[in-house]
Amino acid sequence: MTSKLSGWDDTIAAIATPPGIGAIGVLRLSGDQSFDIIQKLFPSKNLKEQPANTLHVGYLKEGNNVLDEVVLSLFKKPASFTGEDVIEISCHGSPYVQQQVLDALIRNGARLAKAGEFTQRAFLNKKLDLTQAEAVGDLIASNTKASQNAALNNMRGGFSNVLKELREELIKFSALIELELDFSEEDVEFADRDQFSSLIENIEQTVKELLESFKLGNVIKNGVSVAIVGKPNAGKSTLLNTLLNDNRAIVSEIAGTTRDTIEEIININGILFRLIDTAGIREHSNDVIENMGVIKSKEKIRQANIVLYLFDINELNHDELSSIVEEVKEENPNVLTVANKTDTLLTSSLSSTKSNLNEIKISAKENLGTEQLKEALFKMAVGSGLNTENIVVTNARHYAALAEISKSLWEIKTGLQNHITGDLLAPEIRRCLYFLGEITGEITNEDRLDYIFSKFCIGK
Ligand SMILES: Nc1nc2c(ncn2[C@@H]2O[C@H](COP(=O)(O)OP(=O)(O)OP(=O)(O)O)[C@@H](O)[C@H]2O)c(=O)[nH]1
Ligand SMILES: [Mg+2]
Repeated sequence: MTSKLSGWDDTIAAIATPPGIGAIGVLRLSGDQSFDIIQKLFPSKNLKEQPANTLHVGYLKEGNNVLDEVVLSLFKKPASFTGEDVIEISCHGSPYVQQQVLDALIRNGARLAKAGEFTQRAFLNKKLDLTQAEAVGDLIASNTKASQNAALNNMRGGFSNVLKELREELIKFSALIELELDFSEEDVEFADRDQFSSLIENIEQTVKELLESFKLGNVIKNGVSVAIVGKPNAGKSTLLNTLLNDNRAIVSEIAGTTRDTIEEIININGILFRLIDTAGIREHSNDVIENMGVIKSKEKIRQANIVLYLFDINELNHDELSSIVEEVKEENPNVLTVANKTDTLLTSSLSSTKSNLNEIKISAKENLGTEQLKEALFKMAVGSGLNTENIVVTNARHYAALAEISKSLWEIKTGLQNHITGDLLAPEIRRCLYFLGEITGEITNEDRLDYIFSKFCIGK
């Protein structure tokens, strides 16, 4: 395959393992010159004569200068990650040694790879489509079981297969409609309008589900922020510590203990929740620093995905509570109300403290009710269950393109209902096909590709 992409013909090299000292460090070399370049540095064997997918131990030398004892893994095109000749060099994990090896590769004809360039070449050689290539990046960045699963599913092509199927069916109809345009004088209809309508409805349904899955995708990829807010002394910092199982925040009986916000991450059923402990909100304090903390708390209420409003059950005054919760909801509708310090109440009075806010009752200090609280947080963020076997859209670029597809589908559908002619349908169908193809990379341009891959790390 030839490509207009600059530097496509050259051989690229990079350190593939993260910076710092490790047991081993891996460098990658990919391109037509890979074997020639490595041969200059590895005199003990004729590497071109070796079979693909084999390992070779020996010294890397530049002239008389011994660089390291290494293991080479040989991959021959097209059966490699990039689709080119690839050599992976496992050397000792000193950053200095790795840099020496990299410099030697470059002196002998390789070029330093740009960020994501190995994966970009894999895409250009059709080893992966664009969503799969992006999933490689997501997998590297994954930090929970859920984000790992979602990335693996996309890498295996689940999402792109669905889109490709839709696109192919649409192309069939598009071809018939374009054909009608050639016969426009004769007023013929090759494309059955009823069949076309039901196809559009099917596609619309799938696209709708994919768009809806993005809410979950976002949660999986970026986690959920939870601002813990409430009056001073409600027990917010105690709750943070209990959920973390750590004495992270200072707790005291003095109202106004927490001044600055404290953020920590917990994992609930595979989703990361970023808990934000805030300064207790009271209307009037003479303490300037405390007031600054309060302003920050209000800001956190607006920014958070979920607001956990915590109150002391002993201070339960239904009217006041309802009005505070209403106020918080004006800033952020996702509020979970939680009553704390249930350990201080007798069981009999606990069951009688009913409000219409469906609050969860806990004791942060005694760690009671916190499992229910975690479940409620999870449910609020994810819904009833987390099924990462389904296709989940986690990528904002895909979401934006799906939204455009959805618009076009709506135009086509209403067009069909109004019996508009093929020449008016055709441009909208083309637009829809364009965005479908853009997601998987069947339609793309060089700048956009460079942008997508530049977000990868070097060596990937
Ligand atoms: N009995 C009982 N006391 C609690 C509970 N949770 C917190 N407390 C006590 O309530 C007091 C205040 O707790 P903090 O966690 O500092 O309260 P806060 O909401 O962070 O307060 P500020 O940072 O001042 O806004 C401390 O003395 C805690 O030990 C609880 O579940 N039961
Ligand atoms: Mg506090």
